[in-house]
Amino acid sequence: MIETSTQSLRLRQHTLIQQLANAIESVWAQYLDLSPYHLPSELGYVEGRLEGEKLIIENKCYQTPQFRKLHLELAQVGKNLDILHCVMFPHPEYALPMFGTDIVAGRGQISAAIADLSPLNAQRVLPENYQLPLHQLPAHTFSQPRELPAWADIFSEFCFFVRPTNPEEEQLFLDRVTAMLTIHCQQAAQAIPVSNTERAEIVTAQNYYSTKQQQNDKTRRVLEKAFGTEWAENYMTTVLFDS
Ligand code: BLA
Repeated sequence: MIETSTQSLRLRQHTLIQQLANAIESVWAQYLDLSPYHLPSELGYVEGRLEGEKLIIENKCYQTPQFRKLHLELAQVGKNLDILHCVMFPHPEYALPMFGTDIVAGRGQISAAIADLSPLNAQRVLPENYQLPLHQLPAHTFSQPRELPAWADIFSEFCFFVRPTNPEEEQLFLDRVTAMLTIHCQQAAQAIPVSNTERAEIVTAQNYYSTKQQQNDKTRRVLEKAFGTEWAENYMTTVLFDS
């Protein structure tokens, strides 16, 4: 099930990235009916090196009856920067939020760890069946919360963006993201299709989400440095955050 190349990159990454990647795959397998999703073949495994260090990207993609694309990406820049990126794009026939998480670790230290279930409607509120279980998650405190950038108006009140500073905080992050993902997959498995009007609203909200994420210059810069401007633009708009 797990290709050798992915496994080997994973084993060279920060332990929190390995643990979250494993947790995501196991929750997906437990609750969802996964089928393959075919990325353009040249984008499954990519290596780039323009100026400076080598960037390796490994992608895993699936689809399910409720999700048009489940994307888990592991990336490594040189020896020192490890990245996990995961987004679940629902089919617009279902009123489901967008699950997204990102971990950036440099030289053994995590600088950014974020996760959210982002609403896909004009009011930007999560459905009731999400609000209840999310409010019941244990309260969390991280010693170094981080401030969201200006483009990040897509995230919900449940978004958390932190710099975990010790193994306890890393475990807290892992447990909380796994709990959010489990709630999401459980709700998604029971979802029923919406009306055409609502579907149109969901398409608009999903496009808005992707447009905002494409404004993350920190992600763009890493990709541009290794692959060039045009490649980065194409990758950000077709693989990372397509509409
Ligand atoms: C931040 N993302 C970052 C940073 C880097 C990347 C280098 C800066 C780390 C820091 O500020 O400490 C790089 N992230 C990548 C790359 C990929 C990636 C190269 O995923 C893919 C190849 N980003 C997401 C998702 C979310 C997200 C799904 O991909 C949220 C759900 C958020 N990443 C996010 C945010 C920041 C970030 C909010 C901080 C941006 C800022 O402070 O300006």
